[in-house]
Amino acid sequence: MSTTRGRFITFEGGEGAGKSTQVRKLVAALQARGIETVATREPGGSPNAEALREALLAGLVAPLGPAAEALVFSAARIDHLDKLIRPALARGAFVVCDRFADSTRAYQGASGKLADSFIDGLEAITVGDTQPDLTLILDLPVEEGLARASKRRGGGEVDRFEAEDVSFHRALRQSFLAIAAAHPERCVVIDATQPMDIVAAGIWRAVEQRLLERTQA
Ligand code: T5A
Repeated sequence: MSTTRGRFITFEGGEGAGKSTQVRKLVAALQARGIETVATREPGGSPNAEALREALLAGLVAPLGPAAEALVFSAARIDHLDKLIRPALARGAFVVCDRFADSTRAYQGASGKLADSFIDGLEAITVGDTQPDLTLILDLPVEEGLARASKRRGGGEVDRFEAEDVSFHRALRQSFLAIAAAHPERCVVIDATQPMDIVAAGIWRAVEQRLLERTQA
């Protein structure tokens, strides 16, 4: 067992921003450097949390309102943290997670109009001190993200959140940018309109500067 805690990296942003694509690229780049790296996602990442993901994305919790949705996302997060994230960090691995607690703050908090105090309390209970070391916020205009998500989906049905109207997604984008402005020590905003490899290069620069160089120092 390593005595050094690993590093926790999260990706955030609106629909179709390219998070899953960039998680794969970053994990490959870290592994190529010989760093044990675990790729995961939210909602999900552990068997119990994946079961809750199905219910959430099918819209089964939506009729109960944003507060109940935030609680179910948090329940999934508790299991994910306990079963996968904390054990991986404890053995010194890097964890790269596609969405985390900032998504609850943006989707249920800001867009769902929940009070900051509610989200703060929930985050304190669920996340505690397992805060990300680095959060990469992929930013792009709402219309472009929704078009990408729709193209990737092919003819498939929209999920619970993709189905929300454009004003919801605009509020979401502003909320992620506000999170980045409030936490510059942890967050880096990446222009996600650029070609995939340019986006990946910007992400790698942030990881090198903020995590690898400091880890080696
Ligand atoms: N949610 C989640 C909450 O409401 N509260 C919470 O607390 C949490 C954790 C999860 C949903 O749950 C909500 C948010 C979400 O609505 P999901 O299926 O995981 O659902 O949805 P997303 O995370 O939004 O994932 P998407 O798959 O929609 O988007 P990604 O992962 O950002 O994008 P990606 O990589 O799949 O790319 C989309 C398409 O664009 C292309 C890709 O090839 C792909 O076809 N692409 C690019 N095209 C051009 N240029 C680039 N730079 C590109 N990068 C990718």
